[in-house]
Amino acid sequence: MSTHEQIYTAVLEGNAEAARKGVEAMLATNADPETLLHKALIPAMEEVGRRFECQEYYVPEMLIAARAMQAGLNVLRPLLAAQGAQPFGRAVLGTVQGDLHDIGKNLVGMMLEGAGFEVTDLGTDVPAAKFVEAAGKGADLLAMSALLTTTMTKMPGVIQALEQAGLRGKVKVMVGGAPLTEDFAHKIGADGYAPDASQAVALAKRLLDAASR
Ligand code: B1M
Repeated sequence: MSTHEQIYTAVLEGNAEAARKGVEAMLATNADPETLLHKALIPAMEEVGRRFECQEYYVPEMLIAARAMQAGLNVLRPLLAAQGAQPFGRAVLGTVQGDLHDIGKNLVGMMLEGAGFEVTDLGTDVPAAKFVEAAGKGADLLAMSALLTTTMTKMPGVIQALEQAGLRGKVKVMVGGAPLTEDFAHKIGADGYAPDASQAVALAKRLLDAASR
C-alpha cells in the first residue's frame, strides 16, 4: 500500500494519529503538500461524505473521520500557505446569534476544509455585524447554522446586513441546521440550504462554480 493509501485509509477509519504520522512520513520523503491534500485527504473525505449519504456512516463516524483529516491537515496547513496554494473558496462560518449549538456547524466546517475550502469559523452566538465584517475580508461564501426555531429567525437579518454593506452580490449565502428547510432558505433569500454536512460541501461547490461562470 502506498502512503497516500495509508493516509486515505487512516482518515476513513478515523485514526488521527495514523493520518498525522502518514502525512509527516510523506513530507519527510519530500512529497508535495498539495498533492497529498488532493490525492489522500480530500478523496478520503469525499468517500466519508458518500458513505454518510448512503447511511454506511453516521454522525460519529463522520466526526472522527473529520478529526483525522484535521490532524493531517494541521501538518500540511503551514506548508500549503507557504506554497501559496489556492483554496477552493473562502468560507465564513458561524452559528447565529443566541444559539450555542456547534456540533453540526463544526462538522460542516471540517467537511468544507476537507474539500479544500479555507474556513473562518466565527464560533457560536455570532451577531450579524460580525458575519458581515468577516465576509467583507474576501469571503466567497457565508455559511450560517441554527439549531433553534427561535434563532433561525436571525438569518434574514444577516442577509439584510450583507445587502446594506454592499456585499450581497459578492458572497453566496448557505444555511443549515435541524429546524431549517429548503423553503425557509428560499423565503429569506439565501442561495441554498443543505440538510447535512456532506450535502453542505456539494452545495458550496455548486454555488461557487455557478458564481465563477
Ligand atoms: Co439543545 N436543543 N438546547 N443543546 N440540543 C436541541 C436542538 C433540541 C431539538 C432538543 C429538543 O428539545 N428535542 C431543542 C430545540 C427545539 C427547537 O428549537 N425546535 C434544543 C433546546 C430547546 C435547547 C435549549 C433551549 C435548552 C434549554 O436550555 N432549555 C438550550 C439552548 C442554548 C442556546 O443555544 N442558547 C440548548 C442547549 C444545548 C446544549 C448546550 C446542552 C447542547 C449543545 C452543545 C454544543 O453544540 N456544543 C445541546 C444539544 C447537544 C442538543 C441536541 C441534543 C443535539 C444537537 C446536535 O449536536 N446534533 C439537540 C436535539 C437533537 O438534535 N436530537 C438539541 C448533532 C449534530 C451533528 O446535528 O446540529 O443538526 P445538527 O447538524 C447537522 C445538520 O443540521 C446540518 O449538518 C449537520 C451534520 O450533518 N447542519 C448544517 C447544521 N448546521 C449546518 C449548516 C449548513 C449546512 C448544514 O450550512 C451552513
